[in-house]
Amino acid sequence: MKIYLDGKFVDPADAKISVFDHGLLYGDGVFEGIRLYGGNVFRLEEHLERLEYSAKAIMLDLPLTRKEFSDITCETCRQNGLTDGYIRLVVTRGVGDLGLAPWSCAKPSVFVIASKITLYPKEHYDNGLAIVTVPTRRINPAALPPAVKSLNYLNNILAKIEAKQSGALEAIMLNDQGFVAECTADNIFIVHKGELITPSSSQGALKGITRDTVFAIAKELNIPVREANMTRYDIWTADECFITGSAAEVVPVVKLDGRVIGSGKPGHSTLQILESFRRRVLVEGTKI
Ligand code: PXG
Repeated sequence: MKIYLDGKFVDPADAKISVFDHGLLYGDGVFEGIRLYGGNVFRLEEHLERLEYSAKAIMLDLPLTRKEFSDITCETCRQNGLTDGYIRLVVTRGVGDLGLAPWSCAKPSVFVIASKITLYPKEHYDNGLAIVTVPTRRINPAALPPAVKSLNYLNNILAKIEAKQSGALEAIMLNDQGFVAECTADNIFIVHKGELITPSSSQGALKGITRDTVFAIAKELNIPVREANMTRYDIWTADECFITGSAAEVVPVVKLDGRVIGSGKPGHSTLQILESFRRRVLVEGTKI
């Protein structure tokens, strides 16, 4: 395995970041989780654009151009002989003094890991997932915009722990107004009376690339889509539910907080979207 780290490809044992890197000390940095399917990087430009926006929001000057990020991403996949997998592209604030001040960090560090990821066992893609709402709220946009894909995931990690303590693999996080924001690393959709509904990004959801892909698929399938405020009640009483993410892909959800959703099996529209997603990822993307 070869890791890209600041201009070089190194063995995992040599892929080291300083204990003085503010990415580690303060979670100060940004990242993307990207998928590789059949030798094509899925929606690479969209991921790199989001990385640029995340960096801009935290006033981190990216040390590479869009083209350079694209090249190192593809090259890391090639170096590892991968045609299918998961790519983690990370930019840290870099090495600095102790103390928050990011201006003490001379130069951001960039690394790329190309590997594999499995978030949920296969049976859940076939039979659906049971999830719970957790007490930890999604961070208020006035504190840290949830649209920033930063290295600080403690908010989501606490929710993940709470899900596990309730015996579930995934959690719904509400925003500070009590509306559904998203899951710990996935966006959420419901199908109700033939309409596809998802919380808007202003409700605390990341502008997911998979979410955006589902919008495109729904258009193709003539399923109307609406971004709206969503409550737990809307999910309990929905006909169908599913979650989306680069790592998770599209996962049917059949239970929330002990209430069975719809028929209790992955719904018709969900399966249509899932099938279309699986076809699309094989033909779309940037060839490595
Ligand atoms: N919300 C949050 C908070 C996320 O972190 C999504 C939604 C879905 O967005 P995308 O663009 O992926 O459709 C994410 C994405 C991991 C991992 O290592 C996490 C994500 C993506 C890839 C890998 O757990 N989160």
